[in-house]
Amino acid sequence: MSDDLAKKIMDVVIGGKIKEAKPLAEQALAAGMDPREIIFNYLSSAMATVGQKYETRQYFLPQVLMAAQTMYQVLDVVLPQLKVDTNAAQPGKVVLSVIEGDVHDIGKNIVKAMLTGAGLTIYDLGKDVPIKKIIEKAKAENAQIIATSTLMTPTLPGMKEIERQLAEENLKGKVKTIIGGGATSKEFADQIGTAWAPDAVESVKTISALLK
Ligand code: B12
Repeated sequence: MSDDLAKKIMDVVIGGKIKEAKPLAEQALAAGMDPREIIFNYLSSAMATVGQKYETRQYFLPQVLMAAQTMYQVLDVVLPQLKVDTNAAQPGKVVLSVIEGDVHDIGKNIVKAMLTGAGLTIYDLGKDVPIKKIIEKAKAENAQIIATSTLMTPTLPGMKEIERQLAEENLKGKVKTIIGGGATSKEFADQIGTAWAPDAVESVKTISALLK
């Protein structure tokens, strides 16, 4: 039963069957499926399949966009049910954005949901955000953390630029940084001197550690 629903959720997302998304998500929750499992197993692997189809030219941008919108419909139902360990995080302020030049914001929005659920104050600047705006917001709000996301290789240098601008303003270390998203890696993070987390669950743990 649960395997069947899992397969259905993946099929609906991969096929961009947007009208079926919400009723199916509600059915999955009613059947006792764990929201975490839906997001991190089924939605993630559905989007990975969509990515493969895009890479092999079976899909083009309209299909990818439909799949993404379908995934958002599932998230609308599932995210409010996500139970986060509120003891995990310290109180803190986080400026969260997708780097300039990149519009992929699904992952960032999942991270936002997890961090908000963990009791942190999130200033979400959205997607395609200029570096200067990110630094200015962190200064204006006295935020302890700048968290940025990118899924594209060409926009990775923006993350390095954040480190450079923080150093220039003598803020490196005072404002801590964390990066994530498909184009990032632990190696890249080490190289530019920032923290990294592979997914939204780990982002809560890593940010809590940075706040200590
Ligand atoms: C959906 C999608 C789109 C949608 C985006 C919709 C949206 N609102 O986000 C649309 C159709 C708009 C799109 C457009 C494009 N896309 Co696109 N897209 C994807 C796709 C299929 C899925 C991405 C996704 O949402 N994954 C699901 C989420 C949940 O995963 P995630 O973002 O990785 O997030 C998780 C973790 O990484 C982490 N995380 C994320 N952010 C953060 C931040 C922090 C601080 C932390 C700690 C953790 C963290 O937590 C999240 C949850 O656990 C990927 C392929 C793939 N398999 O990734 C390609 C992909 C990202 N796209 C790609 C490309 C090239 C493009 C376009 C340039 C195409 C074009 N020619 O126009 C444009 C981009 C335009 C632009 N300037 O940005 C490439 C990027 C290649 C590269 N390495 O540079 C990919 C990898 C496809 C490919 N293989 O070629 N795309």
